[in-house]
Amino acid sequence: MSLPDGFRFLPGYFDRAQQDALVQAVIEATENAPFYRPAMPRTGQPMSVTMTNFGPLGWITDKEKGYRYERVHPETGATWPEPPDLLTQLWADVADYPAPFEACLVNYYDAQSRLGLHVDWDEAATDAAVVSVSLGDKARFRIGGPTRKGKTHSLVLASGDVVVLGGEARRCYHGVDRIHPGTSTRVPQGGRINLTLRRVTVPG
Ligand code: MD6
Ligand code: FE
Repeated sequence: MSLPDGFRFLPGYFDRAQQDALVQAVIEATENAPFYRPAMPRTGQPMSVTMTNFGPLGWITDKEKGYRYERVHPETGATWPEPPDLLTQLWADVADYPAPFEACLVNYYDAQSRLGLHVDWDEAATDAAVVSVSLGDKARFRIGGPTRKGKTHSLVLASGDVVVLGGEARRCYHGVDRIHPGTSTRVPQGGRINLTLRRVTVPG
């Protein structure tokens, strides 16, 4: 299978010092916006990743109301922390979009975590790409086509790598099969952090 149009893989986009700065920004952010374990809509099944956000909006989910964007953390009620400048610069560099991102979802993966095949489609601004940053342990990332069936393509994402899902790829199923524990020391406690930058509302 060939990769979908609009898929960009930018290995080693962030150098080591930048990766460390991003990890530090996440650790500092979690003092006020701690990682929490979201629940799937309807079933209430807990996800194996834990999450927090940066930015004016944050992606959250729970049993009752499902997937959505909210201005405040579901457990603390506080607004989400400001994103680090490195992410603002990344968006300006790769998103090719006339407005800033509004949400940066922060996912934390431990040795058991995975993320099932999904399409990010809770944003009104689906014309904007979703930009992702990997930090810490390597992960097996899988991307397929616009339906759940059909061939998929796997690649290993390492710390500092950036993936852009724009164009056709924006509506393609993707997920994380597993991480490879102990393959990086960039996250002090081990594991993997993934940041996804999204424009949520239509600008104007
Ligand atoms: C992850 N990434 O790498 C999960 N979504 O942990 C995503 O779900 C993702 O990498 C949209 C765009 C890029 C991504
Ligand atoms: Fe996604």
